[in-house]
Amino acid sequence: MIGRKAAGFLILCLIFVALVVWTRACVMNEKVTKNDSGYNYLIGVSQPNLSEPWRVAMNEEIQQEVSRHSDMRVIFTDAAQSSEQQAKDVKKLVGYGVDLLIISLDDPVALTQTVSSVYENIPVIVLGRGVTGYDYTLYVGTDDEMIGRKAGEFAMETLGELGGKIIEMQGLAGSPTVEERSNGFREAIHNSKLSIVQTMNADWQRDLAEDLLTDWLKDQPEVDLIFAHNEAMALGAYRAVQKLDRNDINIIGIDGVNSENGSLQLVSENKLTGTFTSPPGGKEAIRYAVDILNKEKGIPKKVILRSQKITNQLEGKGEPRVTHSPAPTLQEAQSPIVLGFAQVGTESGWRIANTKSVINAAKEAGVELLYENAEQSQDKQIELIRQFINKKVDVIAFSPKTETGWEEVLKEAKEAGIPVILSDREVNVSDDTLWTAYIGSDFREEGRRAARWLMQEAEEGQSYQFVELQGTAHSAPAVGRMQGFKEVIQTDQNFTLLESLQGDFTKKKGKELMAAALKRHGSAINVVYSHNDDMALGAIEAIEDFGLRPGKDITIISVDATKSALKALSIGKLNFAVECNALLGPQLMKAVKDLSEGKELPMKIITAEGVFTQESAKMALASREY
Ligand code: GYE
Repeated sequence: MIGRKAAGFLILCLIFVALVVWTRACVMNEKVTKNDSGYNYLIGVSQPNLSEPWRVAMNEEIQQEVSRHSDMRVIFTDAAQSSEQQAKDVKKLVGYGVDLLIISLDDPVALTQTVSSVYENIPVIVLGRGVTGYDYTLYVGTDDEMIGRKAGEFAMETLGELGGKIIEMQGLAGSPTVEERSNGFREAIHNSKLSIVQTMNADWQRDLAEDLLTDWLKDQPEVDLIFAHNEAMALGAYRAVQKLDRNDINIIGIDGVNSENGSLQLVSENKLTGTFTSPPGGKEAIRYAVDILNKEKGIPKKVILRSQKITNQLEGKGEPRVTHSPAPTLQEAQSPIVLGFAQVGTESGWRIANTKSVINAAKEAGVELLYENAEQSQDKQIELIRQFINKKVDVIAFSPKTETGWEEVLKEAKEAGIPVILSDREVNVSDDTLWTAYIGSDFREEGRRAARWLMQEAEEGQSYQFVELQGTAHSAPAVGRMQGFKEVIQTDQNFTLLESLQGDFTKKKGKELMAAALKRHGSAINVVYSHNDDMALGAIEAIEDFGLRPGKDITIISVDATKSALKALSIGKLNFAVECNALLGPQLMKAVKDLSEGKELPMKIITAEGVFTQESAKMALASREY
């Protein structure tokens, strides 16, 4: 006779086996259901809440774009403003077997880890408000620092010479979006007569904003303007000033959603002084999701959408005034499409690879390329652009030698209705609709990555004196790499800058400058931070001529990560290289083709890039394309 215990154990085993069989059947059934229902891709969308009009618009865009793909389905979740619930929602979506996760989040501190772990198994698109770090496939959103800066400039314009007192109503503390919008705003009003007298966090929520302001404004007679980081809080601010009969206070918001209680309506009803659109990005997220699921090459790391200023200076027909007309798109493309490309020069190995990539990609895409080289002359580049305008090309692309000096010629291109794509370097102009899109890197992040590596490798208590070799003066990569590096390295007292020298991205200049610096400082130099490989390779030769060992006596960090840098890494003469992707040709041609098909381009397409140590360089060297 089987004892009672054994019988109990047997029953437990039978239950367990039944459970396993049932679960497999469900999963199989689910998979079977998926395939049988005639669709291949299931997209999961996780929202922190749907109380903001901006988020409702985001989901509507996603649903609309998904409905254009018969083989795609989408599941939405709403965490009702609970980060804990949102983490559970994400796990549930993964459990359903979604092929790709789209997540928009308010609380990166609570959710970055969740996103990172999902990203290990399936593609993740972060939408709108970001996570910290880069553990995701693609970010689609806005340039929040730029929006903050524009809002600060608008606040100065609104309050005029007398200036005034400002309340800043921020979203959820700790969010990169909040930090960037606030930094941009404060940078813009710095040294002006505007002062922020109170900063509040209303966690992106309308009612909390209303309550906080109602409470604080009661005893504060002198407030001239409220800057709210989103339209829900701007509406809350409006309700508070309305309640307290303080309609003299200007309110600037962000989001610009065209819906019930969205900021477009609030502006046209003169409840907001102005707003900055923050396009939800749902359409773009699904378009890139399709490319990611189809394993297309050249998926960017970030897609930045254009923000427009909308003010209550109403047009004749009473509509809110959009300050700048849109950037040109391509109306009637010729066949084949004609692209005029004004390359900046041949100064570096990176540039040679970039030129080859553009020429080859144009051939492959069937685009007629009018390629010209400006040999490092801005005047020549301007002349080339004018020639392209006179030839009535369909699209113009160029790599601007420096950030400034382009207003006039870009106005001429816009007046001629010719879209301009900035390739690998950005410009600094008053009206960013003078150019249609930017395709390239995040140079500040490249500089941060160089500094972060240095600091993590630094020996305890050791002091470091470094020389910086800058790229072309006032060029976007030199400006960005300097700012990003400085932003991080200045947090560590053990690092002291000896000299920052302008090397113009060439090997010859890098060698000359390093030789001169060694004459002045000798072995006091123990780190070199070079803005590109060519200058780093020149510095290596100068260090050897001086009798020191590059990579050992002096630690050398470079940006670009071309093949010659990986060779130097693999033999220990270079210590670290931050990648800057030169192969922009395919993305440039995709943008040109999208324009020819009437598609709107994102404002910025930021390429995916990595870093190389001496070890990883040895593995990558054989297959390195450039
Ligand atoms: O780093 C350098 C080239 O504009 C990003 O220009 C590019 C830079 C690159 O000369 O090698």
